[in-house]
Amino acid sequence: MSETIFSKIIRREAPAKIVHEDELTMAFYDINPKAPIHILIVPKKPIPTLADVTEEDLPLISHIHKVAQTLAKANECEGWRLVVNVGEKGGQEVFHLHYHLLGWPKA
Ligand code: D5M
Repeated sequence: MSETIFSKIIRREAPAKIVHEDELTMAFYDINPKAPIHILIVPKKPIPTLADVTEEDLPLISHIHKVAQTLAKANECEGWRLVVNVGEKGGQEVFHLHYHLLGWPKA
């Protein structure tokens, strides 16, 4: 897999507004927000797309969902979406797996 901007952010070699980090993931604000809250949740493991996830990655995927739930709650989202674009035809631009957390806070 070739190097992406997200690998550089994970290594803190590129700037990002980081909102969460643990041993498996990093989460930061999307530079081109599509909702009032738009956070990207990225595994540190450089998996290119959701189509490349294997059985051994399933605990990681489960963990990402837990991080999404925690961040949605921390940002007081009344409603939220968790979106993954897969492949160029699926709208994926950065080929390092990432989940878009799109949130709408309480009015
Ligand atoms: O989504 C890729 C997303 O990544 C897109 O919404 C812009 C965002 N992006 C790209 N570069 C950066 C940096 N440097 N910081 C924060 N967000 C970034 P995709 O699902 O691949 O289309």
